[in-house]
Amino acid sequence: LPLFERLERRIVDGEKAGMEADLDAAMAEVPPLQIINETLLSGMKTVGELFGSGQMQLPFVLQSAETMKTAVAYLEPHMEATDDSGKGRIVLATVKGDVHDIGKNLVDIILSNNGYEVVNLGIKQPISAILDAAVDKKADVIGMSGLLVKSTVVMKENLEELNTRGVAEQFPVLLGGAALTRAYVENDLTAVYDGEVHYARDAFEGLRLMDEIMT
Ligand code: B1M
Repeated sequence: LPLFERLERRIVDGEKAGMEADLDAAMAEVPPLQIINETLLSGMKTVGELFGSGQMQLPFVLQSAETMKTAVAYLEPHMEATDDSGKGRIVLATVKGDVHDIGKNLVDIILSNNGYEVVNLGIKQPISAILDAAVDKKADVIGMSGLLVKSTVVMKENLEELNTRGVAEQFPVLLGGAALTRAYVENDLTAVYDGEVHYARDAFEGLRLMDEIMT
């Protein structure tokens, strides 16, 4: 297979052996972010489709996810980054009950490389932990990620909890993850939350929205 198709195939097959050489060769042609966006994510999309249609079993999805993570970790040091981290601070977490973190960690990378300080709490985070960290670290924004349909409900409950705790006006919220839709966030969730709530389709929209929130 040609280089970029081979790389994409590696994600689908969960085939790490020899991947670094392919990533080096790819970086000689295009920037690392483009490799992630156009090649690796396309492989993850296929994985999702195969799993969703019952053609791929969970342990193989996990292998693909690990291959994706290894590839992103290998590319990250080669990405362009600004020096300062003074544009603002975001607490970022995958919500309670949800283990998906590849997208959240991409958001972390993109924001960290573009002047934001990211406090990444990891996966399965209850709102109490997210809020404690946001207060403790004096965050400007709370970011929540979730890929399961049930996570969209958890996010709604989380916003209600922030209202109850009286911190909605203090914390604009940025939401993302494959199960969310713009309509759900901008209609349903905006109606629920007493503060600002924003939907990011991908990590780059997340960055744009952070820039908007912080100005
Ligand atoms: Co899971 N899984 N999974 N899974 N998995 C999905 C989400 C699913 C859609 C697959 C499918 O059925 N087609 C499905 C959910 C269905 C539903 O809810 N209706 C599903 C399921 C069912 C499950 C389990 C329940 C399976 C089981 O156990 N029977 C289980 C759930 C466990 C749990 O969470 N409690 C499970 C487990 C797993 C693995 C552990 C094997 C693995 C995750 C490994 C990991 O993350 N460390 C996994 C994977 C890899 C997937 C798919 C195939 C790929 C997800 C991914 O990494 N995509 C996924 C299929 C899919 O998404 N279509 C699937 C790439 C990633 C970059 O995209 O995270 O969407 P994404 O991030 C994007 C944007 O959404 C956005 O930016 C990123 C791109 O720039 N974004 C943000 C994300 N967060 C953001 C936050 C922001 C801003 C933007 O601001 C705060």
